[in-house]
Amino acid sequence: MDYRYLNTINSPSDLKALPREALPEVCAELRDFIVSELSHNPGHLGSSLGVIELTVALHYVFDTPYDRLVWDVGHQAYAHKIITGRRDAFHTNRQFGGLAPFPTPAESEYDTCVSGHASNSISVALGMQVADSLLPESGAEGSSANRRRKVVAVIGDGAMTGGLAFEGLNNASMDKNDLLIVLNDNNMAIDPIKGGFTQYLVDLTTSPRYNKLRWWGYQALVKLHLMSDRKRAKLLRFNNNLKTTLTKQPNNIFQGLNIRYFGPSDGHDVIGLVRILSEIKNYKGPKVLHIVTQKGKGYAPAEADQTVWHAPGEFDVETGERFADKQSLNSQPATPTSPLWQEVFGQTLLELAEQDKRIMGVTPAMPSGCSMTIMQKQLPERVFDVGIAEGHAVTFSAGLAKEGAVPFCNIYSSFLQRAYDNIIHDVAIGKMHVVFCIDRAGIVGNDGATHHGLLDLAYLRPIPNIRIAAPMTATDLRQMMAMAVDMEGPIAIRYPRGRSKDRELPPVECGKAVCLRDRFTEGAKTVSLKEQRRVCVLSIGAIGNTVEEALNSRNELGGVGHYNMRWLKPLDTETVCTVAENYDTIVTVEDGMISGGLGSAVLETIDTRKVRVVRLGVDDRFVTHGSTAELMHMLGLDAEGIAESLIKLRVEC
Ligand SMILES: Cc1ncc(C[n+]2csc(CCOP(=O)(O)OP(=O)(O)O)c2C)c(N)n1
Repeated sequence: MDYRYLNTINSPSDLKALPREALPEVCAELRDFIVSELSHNPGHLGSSLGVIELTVALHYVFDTPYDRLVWDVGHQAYAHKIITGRRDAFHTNRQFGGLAPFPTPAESEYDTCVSGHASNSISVALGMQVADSLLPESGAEGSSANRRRKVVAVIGDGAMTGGLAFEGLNNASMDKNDLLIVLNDNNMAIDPIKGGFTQYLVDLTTSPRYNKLRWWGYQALVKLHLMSDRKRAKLLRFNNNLKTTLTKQPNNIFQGLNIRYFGPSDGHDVIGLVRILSEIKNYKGPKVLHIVTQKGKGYAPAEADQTVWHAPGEFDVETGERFADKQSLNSQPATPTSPLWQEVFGQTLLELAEQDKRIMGVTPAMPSGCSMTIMQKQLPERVFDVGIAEGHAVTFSAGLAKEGAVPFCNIYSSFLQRAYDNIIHDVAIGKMHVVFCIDRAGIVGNDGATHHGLLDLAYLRPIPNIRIAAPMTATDLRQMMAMAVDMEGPIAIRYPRGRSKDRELPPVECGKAVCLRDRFTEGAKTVSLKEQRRVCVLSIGAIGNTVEEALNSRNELGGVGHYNMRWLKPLDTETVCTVAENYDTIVTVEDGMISGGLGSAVLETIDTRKVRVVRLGVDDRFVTHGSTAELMHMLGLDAEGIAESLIKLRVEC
């Protein structure tokens, strides 16, 4: 594209060389570039459009990368990537081998930390600020004026609902530091935000008396030529006091914590932002700049439906038509009618809840992502979107369970990592009857290392009292959810992103595996596999479908056995031992870390002197981003890879 300014910006210093008056056009060009790139290479659109002016202003005012910018969550950092030398590579964003989906220091010196999970920015940024102030050398290296670094945390009002953000704020108020926190308030997470803190921000921003007075006062001073840069700083301070009085909020939460508060300011006025940031950047002590923005700003369809356009998939820029169905959601070829796992969960939850008043839905800010919206629409009083607060979601569920409710607490696998001790301390020790529905288990695709759900089997298995199940089919999931209602203690059911598969299987029984093949039919003659073949696969979860595909794809694999374990805990040890007696080699297959998962459980169960165990899964590494199909291929966990491994093993037998 022929952009007047954007094509000349290869680093923030190119941006800084432009006159302030050029900045609105830079923003317009960035907006156009992001919309057109994302229309054919999907990503997080709405959040990035909302912070374009802020991004330009920050890089214009601060001396990055010497000064530190911490993005929270990093899905809003597309303009940042483009300004910091990644414009030409931006067409590879989120693709296999291409730019990372979220900021990562491995990719650029402008990315100060990994930021795929919400609410960490204040803590990380504060750590950087404090280290810089205590380590004498750090001020010298790379500094243009031998000065201390400035550190800025940019946090959304959604991310601000996370407990970690408040822990950071509390610490920022105690330790000596000059941290700047920019609170990007768009009144949205992925879904609309509810809760007291959001209402608090709304009150801060919408006091009509205050806003009117502020506007009149400012205009009058400008007209009388009484407004200079120096006076503006004083006015900012006066504003705070005026606001405190007029909004009847004597305890502005930030000021109450000894953190200076500025705003609310228009987050789409780039020149205004440059002015304010220039003024406050040298102020001593921790400070918050509260800006108000609109998610999806500047692209009408994204402004109109902010949830859908958070990550819309491919779309037609002119018409705003989305082509969501074109996306490859799963490595497994799906029949056109097969529902998403999320839809199966959402629909089943509603059906169960309609029959049983004890059932409640709990989600930490992902109601549409996990499809709890299906129940939310029908039974809103029994669905709780608790904010980006996974730990709280778990402990809150424990409280619900204590009083006789049956909470279905749905959390994405990688985000549940945030709540590990809550699971152990608040749920498992007391045997609370919480049903964890763990979404996005396994490889999730383009969101990459921060979002793959590869650790859950390994991190849940050592926890006493918990049951862990993984459905291979949509029917399995429905049955597991239904039986979980009347079980005791915690139950975790994990399933992947994308389209489900279905086939007829025997009903689910707790702790029982199901045999998918251990006899081999050749023409009319049925031969016992145990006599002929010596390799048997034990799989858990939806990857069992890929194993079936692998076994069906090659004649050489006609005699391999396959059991769908269904439960990691309690493990069907009887089946495992029987298989161990009847085969030479057991191959475990799981879409999770090899260490600690199904393979490890099997190894702990059998005598490895008698049978060989080969574990297929993810070895000791973080997995990069790319389509699910590409990543599963890379890991040798697609049908082709599994088939190859099995063929090799059979030859070796
Ligand atoms: C710990 C964690 N939980 C959930 C998510 C999923 N998530 C990604 S963005 C987002 C909403 C963030 O809202 P906000 O901070 O207001 O930023 P906005 O997208 O509105 O700009 C959520 C819930 C996450 N990234 N990390």
